[in-house]
Amino acid sequence: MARVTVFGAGNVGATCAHVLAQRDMCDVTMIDVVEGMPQGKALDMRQSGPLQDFGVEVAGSNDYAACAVSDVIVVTAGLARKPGMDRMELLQKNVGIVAGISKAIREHAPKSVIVMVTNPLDVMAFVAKKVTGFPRERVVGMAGVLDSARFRAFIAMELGMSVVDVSAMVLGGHGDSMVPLPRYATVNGVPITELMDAAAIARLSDRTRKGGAEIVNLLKTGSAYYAPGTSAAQMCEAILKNRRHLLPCSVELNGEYGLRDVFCGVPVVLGHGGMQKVVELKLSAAELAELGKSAEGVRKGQEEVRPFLT
Ligand code: NAI
Ligand code: 2OP
Repeated sequence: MARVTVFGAGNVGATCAHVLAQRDMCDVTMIDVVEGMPQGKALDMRQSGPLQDFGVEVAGSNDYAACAVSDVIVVTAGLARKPGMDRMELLQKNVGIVAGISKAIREHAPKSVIVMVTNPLDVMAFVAKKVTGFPRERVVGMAGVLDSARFRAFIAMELGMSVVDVSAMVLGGHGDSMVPLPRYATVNGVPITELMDAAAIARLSDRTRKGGAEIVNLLKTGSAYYAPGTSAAQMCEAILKNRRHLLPCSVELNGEYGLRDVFCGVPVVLGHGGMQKVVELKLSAAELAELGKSAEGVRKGQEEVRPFLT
């Protein structure tokens, strides 16, 4: 049985672990610094197995070494956004946590694929890649799957149509400069440009860019977790089952889209081994400029954390 380890058994980590368990496709280990908490949540999830028809093993630990023998490692450990707090403000706090976890992954699970979730997500993926020394294929960041799901939900809500039929893609870094691509959004193959006017599309794109903050402002004590946890689980499933889904993920670019040595959300084929291929869409000059601007924000964050990594 494959195994996924989730670092951080808080809101996002526990949701991800529970979704994975419910899909009955891998054993799951949650690791957290809070004594007893990952163990308690693991026991609770196992007790939902008889009711939800799953029998995989779910375990909790406070020992980083428990990530050994994992195929995929999801990193959600760290601080979450509070109202009025920018993702970049989390940077200083979360870099030490993610670097420590990355060292443990390098030591105990050197063949795993890392799915980075901790914010600021693109910069933390850079930290994990630098510290582990893993090839770029094995360090992928989760944000585009979530941002695209938000865009899909908003489109379905606006049109009063099934969200299952809506397909959409959001690229760029996970921040206010992310790049929704409405011309690639469809409802059962019908472009949304045929179904709503430009003003509505602009409104939904803007709501998507601010989708995380909208929930932070409502919750007041933390940030979103149902859709983020499920998005990370979706990526684990694509990797474990070699589903080769075309998904927007944050990966280190190597000249694609005219960008190099920077993590940025782009469409990739996700399957065994992690990122199998970066797919280069023919973006318009304006879309390319937006993507470049978004990536430059991430590059700035990468330069800020670089001194902490030597
Ligand atoms: P949370 O506060 O509920 O959970 C974080 C957990 O990390 C806590 O249980 C805490 O004890 C644990 N932790 C802290 N330091 C640790 C360490 N050194 N080792 C192991 N565990 C440690 O926060 P939540 O809501 O689960 O968010 C987690 C992270 O995910 C945040 O940075 C948040 O901003 C980010 N996030 C990213 C999203 C994305 O799209 N990439 C979406 C939603 C959240
Ligand atoms: C989100 O987008 C806060 O990054 C987190 O919900």
